[in-house]
Amino acid sequence: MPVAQSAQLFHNVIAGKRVESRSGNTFESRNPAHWDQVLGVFPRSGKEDVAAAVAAAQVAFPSWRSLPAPSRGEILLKAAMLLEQRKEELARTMTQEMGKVLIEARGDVQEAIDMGKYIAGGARRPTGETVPSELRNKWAMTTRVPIGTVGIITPWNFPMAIPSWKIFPALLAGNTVVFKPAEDTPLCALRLVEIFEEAGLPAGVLNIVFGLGEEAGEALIRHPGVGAIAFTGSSEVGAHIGEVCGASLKRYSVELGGKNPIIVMDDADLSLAVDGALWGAFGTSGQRCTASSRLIVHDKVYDRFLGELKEHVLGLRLGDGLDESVEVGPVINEKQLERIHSYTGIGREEGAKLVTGGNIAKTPATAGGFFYEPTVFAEVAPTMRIAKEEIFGPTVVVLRVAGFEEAVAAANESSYGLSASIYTSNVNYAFAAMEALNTGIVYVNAPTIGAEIQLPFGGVKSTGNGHRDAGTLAMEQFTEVKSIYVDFSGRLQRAQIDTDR
Ligand code: UN1
Repeated sequence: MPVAQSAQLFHNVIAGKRVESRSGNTFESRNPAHWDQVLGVFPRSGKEDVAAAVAAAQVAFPSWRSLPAPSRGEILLKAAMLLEQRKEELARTMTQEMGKVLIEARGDVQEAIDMGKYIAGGARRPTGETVPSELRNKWAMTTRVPIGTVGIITPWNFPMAIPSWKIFPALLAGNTVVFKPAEDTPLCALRLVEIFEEAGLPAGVLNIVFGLGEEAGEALIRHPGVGAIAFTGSSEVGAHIGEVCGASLKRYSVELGGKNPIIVMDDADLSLAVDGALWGAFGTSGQRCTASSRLIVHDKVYDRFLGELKEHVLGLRLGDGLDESVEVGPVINEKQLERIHSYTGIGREEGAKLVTGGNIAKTPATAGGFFYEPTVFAEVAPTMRIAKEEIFGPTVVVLRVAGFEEAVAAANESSYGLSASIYTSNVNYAFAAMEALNTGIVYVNAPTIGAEIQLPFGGVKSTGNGHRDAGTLAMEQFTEVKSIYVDFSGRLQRAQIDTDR
């Protein structure tokens, strides 16, 4: 597509300077609700640009790490406060660039604010433990040290929250960062970086390179000067990152897909469960790794639940998320729209019953954008592809089960393990589910989305590699533990050997 005349040209930020890509190549950011609207033109960076950013980050590292953590925290707190001041403006940019409806965009910025304050507030918290030594006149303790330069690669679906989960703790720990945001949401990422600059972050501590995953992202994960990679995105890319980092023994943390179930028991508050399913499945047009994409419903309430769900889905308003009466915005781009639609074909072929939706939306409110009708498949078997594969769009599948055991078994029958939920009024079922659901996050009487930053976020099985973002574990992926022994006895003391204590 031709570049619109008015589109602003943006740059990478390397060592505090605005720089073009070495190749001079660019790409555009467009509004998924109005594809003819170009939000900006960004450098399409390659290996050399990434190398320049890593070099800048390495130069900035010694003085940043030697700054006391409380001083680093002051800058991060200022960044959080600036995010708070600009919340509305940032949310509007996000809705235009990513498509999520305004209340959700505000929530995304709020999550970044929360994370910033939480991490900044931790600047004076313990970084280790002191334990007894087995010998006299000897201390044993740990501290956490930064890794060095870390590469942060983030998705488009939470353009400010997810980068914040990673950037704030990486910086508090004393690391310097090369940030490669998703190619669909570069403007939101740049706005975030500008806020850190304004908050007083020294040049080179946070560098941003725009570009495609297979070019800039690939160069970043392969760069020997990068000590760790933190990534959120697809399982396919996560596995690739694991292979590349594994081969060079680089640390990496990956937060990947989900196929998150809501179990609806026969004793559930049904309208609460329907509300939860609607919000969990169609919020952010289903484009959350936490989206409630499987509804596992007890046979006794199945028909009533499905009837109520369908009625509500038909009432959902699609359109531009800047219109505050709109409930479901566009999906991110044409490729995703086609992928989502292809799953409707797969579901039909597999013999699932299409209850509602199943089409690319074609109304005046959706013209010129990438909108998909909220789609419900019923009578879905756990073995079907639509029950197993992450669609990442407004498509939900409904499974019928005979009781609690079968529901939990169906819920756990997934290669993913991010988030799961149960709606029930029976405390025994609630606690049994909390124990039995094999996911990193469990909800009771709430949908599978909506994690708060003060608890760790992440999943089991192919959702990740055991790391967690946020919460009390936020610093772990960005630090190394150092164990320190101090012997002030003035003589040789031999651990495990000198027993004359
Ligand atoms: C994601 O979809 O990748 O729990 C993150 C939630 C949000 C974060 C989602 N707080 O739904």
